[in-house]
Amino acid sequence: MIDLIRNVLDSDEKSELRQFFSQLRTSERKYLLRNDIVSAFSEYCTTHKKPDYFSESSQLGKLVYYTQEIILENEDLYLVIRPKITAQEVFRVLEDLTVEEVAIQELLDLRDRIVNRYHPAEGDVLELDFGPFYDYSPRIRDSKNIGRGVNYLNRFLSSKLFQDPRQWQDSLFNFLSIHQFQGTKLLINERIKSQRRLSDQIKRALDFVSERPTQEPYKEFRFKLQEMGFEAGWGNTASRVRETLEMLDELIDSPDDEVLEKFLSRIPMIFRIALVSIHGWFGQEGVLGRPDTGGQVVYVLDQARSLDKQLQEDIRLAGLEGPEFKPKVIILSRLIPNSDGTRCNERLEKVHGTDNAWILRVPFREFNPKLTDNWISRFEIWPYLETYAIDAEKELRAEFQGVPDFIVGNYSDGNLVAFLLARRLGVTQAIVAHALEKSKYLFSNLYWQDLENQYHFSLQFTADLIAMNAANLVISSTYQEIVGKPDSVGQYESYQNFTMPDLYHVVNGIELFSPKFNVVPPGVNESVYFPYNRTQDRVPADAERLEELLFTLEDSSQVYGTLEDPRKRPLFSMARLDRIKNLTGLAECFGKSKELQERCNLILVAGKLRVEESNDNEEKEEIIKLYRIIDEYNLHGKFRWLGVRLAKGDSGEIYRVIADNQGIFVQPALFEAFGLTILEAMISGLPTFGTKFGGPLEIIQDKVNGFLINPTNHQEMAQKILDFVSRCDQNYHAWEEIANRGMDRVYTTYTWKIHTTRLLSLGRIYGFWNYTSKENREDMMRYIEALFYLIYKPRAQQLLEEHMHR
Ligand code: UDP
Ligand code: LCN
Repeated sequence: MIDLIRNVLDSDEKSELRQFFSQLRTSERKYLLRNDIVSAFSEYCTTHKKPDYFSESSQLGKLVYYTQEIILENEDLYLVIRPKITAQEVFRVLEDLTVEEVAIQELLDLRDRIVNRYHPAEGDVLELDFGPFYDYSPRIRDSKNIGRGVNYLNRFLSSKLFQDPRQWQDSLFNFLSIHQFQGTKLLINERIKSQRRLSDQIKRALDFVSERPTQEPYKEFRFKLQEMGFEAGWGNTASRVRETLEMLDELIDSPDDEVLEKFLSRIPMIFRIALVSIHGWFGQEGVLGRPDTGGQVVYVLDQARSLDKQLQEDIRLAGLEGPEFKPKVIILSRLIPNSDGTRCNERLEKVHGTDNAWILRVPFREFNPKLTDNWISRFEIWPYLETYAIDAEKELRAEFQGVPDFIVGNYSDGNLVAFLLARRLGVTQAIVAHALEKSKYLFSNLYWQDLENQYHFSLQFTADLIAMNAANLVISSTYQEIVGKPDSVGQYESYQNFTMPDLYHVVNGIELFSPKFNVVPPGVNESVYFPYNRTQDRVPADAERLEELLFTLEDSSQVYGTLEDPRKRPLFSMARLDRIKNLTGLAECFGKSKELQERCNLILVAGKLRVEESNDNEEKEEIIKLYRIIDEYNLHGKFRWLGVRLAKGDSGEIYRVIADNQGIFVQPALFEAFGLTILEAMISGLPTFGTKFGGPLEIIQDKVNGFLINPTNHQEMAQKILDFVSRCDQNYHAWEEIANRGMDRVYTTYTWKIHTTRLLSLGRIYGFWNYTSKENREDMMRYIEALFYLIYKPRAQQLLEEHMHR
């Protein structure tokens, strides 16, 4: 039994434990999640007049803090305890306080029983276990190093390989021999036929380049190097060629994992990248704020721009000159024939501000044109993905005139397609989750059957399991996306074990200690979002126009509400009207605080104003709710709702105009995987209040460069904003100070340059290990294929049949 329980049982708090558990037994709720447990315990502490310290520092308080779930069955209580990050232990506590340990399988059965989906007489349910496939692969030891996989992987595999110098040198030689681009040989040519010869020739080449002026361009001495057996790719100047060759020389004689990492990061292995992002409206104008269309589109477009630049820079530094070495980035998305005024019906669109980055849109096959000609919700997209991948492969081959060197998937659907493509093409594959729905929708797996009509989670969660296990590397925006926080489970962690009653039990869905996980946060587009006080880069006419739109314009087609006093400090937020974004929660918090209403106006940029304009169920519900809140709290005169879709430039300027007015940005999401608007607001110089649930917790350092809020506690949230507003009213510098620190935070930590440099380096290092490593992932890939063909595909087929009748 773990200490957390033993300590309570061995102390004089045993009777309190008994009392607390009896209180739970009498409650209606049979399944308590974290929030329910916290409120039940606080109710207990109030009823029993416990002193303040008790709820936190008593033994019982500690046990409660680490308890993720409590399930009641008859008189038994089951505790799911997470004593530390990544660990989980389950106990059954009987009425007499006897404690028994419970295996995962038993817990999953119990959960099935709770929803009346346990039928042992009919046989067992399929059990999925990825654990054995990770048994022979390296595992990070300490949970604090999770998310820094590449360093670990490199060290681990290097040390194995370095133990056998002969094998190591052969591997290196073979790896260097394969590089070519569109038929042009790179790095070494056929004059170097063996590893031994390579070693000798490096010494000769080093003698030769050391004699040359450091800045002499590579093209001036390329033929000499070629004669020695070296082709282009080592560097663009004599000094860079020398550095790279020195690294290789050192690697051959006294291998070292750090040098290997540096060396690989220079090797021209990646020229063509496919970024797969399928659902929603993928475009550069007029799409943000539409259903399913938010941060992911922004992320992928900015990433493509930055990759386009970085690849060119890397290729230049490698000394590969000439039009034949042009890198190419393709964003693979969905072509939507009925494109509603967007460019989503165009096959090919150049990404603005790039040399060679494109959006390539491939349509779904025309199964039922009533559906396939239109936008399809991300929850319904599953039946079209396999055939899409087949069609996309052809189109990618044509556009790249070859195959990509690196594929990055986005979100569950894009990650599944990335898996299918990478499998067919034999290419290194990375995935980015953006947001895993399993954590966003409570009990989404337990009640999947009830939710299936609307959400089809059986397909999505199966796709997630497939993609996250098949990927060579997982790019995560935050650490907590992988393993959560001490008191909450991470998004990937939630796939470790769960039940899909009547479909399958997952006993080990993902290895969190695998070095495939790497935290590489996104950046923000610095030409669109920049500090409000960089006046020289702003366009005064745009600022005036947006000022009017925000505060005074009367145009019922795009704005709801007029401000009695437009000079009051604006509280500003911008998001889609998804339930989880909780703009309605912010409105309600504002509604409940008279003082906040006296000091501030609330201004929201939130997609649409009218239910009739939406075909997204959640959006419709949120629109209705927002009107209700405005009336209920009589927010007229203090509230404005802009139902607009801003052009890119305007979306940057709008934050700055709010900052000109000494405003505040509030991001009240119930859960936010990362939160690009937080970066945008901070870099613009807006003091930012962000939800503490999810990524913002890692971006904002509370009270240092912004503020963290609990959006479910309206009173506390209003108070926190009011405290800051009061400080600013008394002293202008209080506002300015947080604004400045927010800008610094983004510039030092969240830039696309940092992101893509890292991403490309990861792509190369994992590519190398993919090629070199003796480790064989084929057994796992076969298991994954079985999942795809035996579970995913029939269900997708079933959904397709339903779609055919719509
Ligand atoms: N956005 C926008 N107009 C809107 C709503 C959102 O331009 O009406 C942009 C916003 O500036 C940000 C992105 O959409 O760049 C939203 O990203 P975030 O990561 O904050 O949330 P997501 O929508 O991905 O959940
Ligand atoms: C999806 C989300 O929900 C956001 O939290 C992220 O910022 C966005 O994707 C980009 O990764």
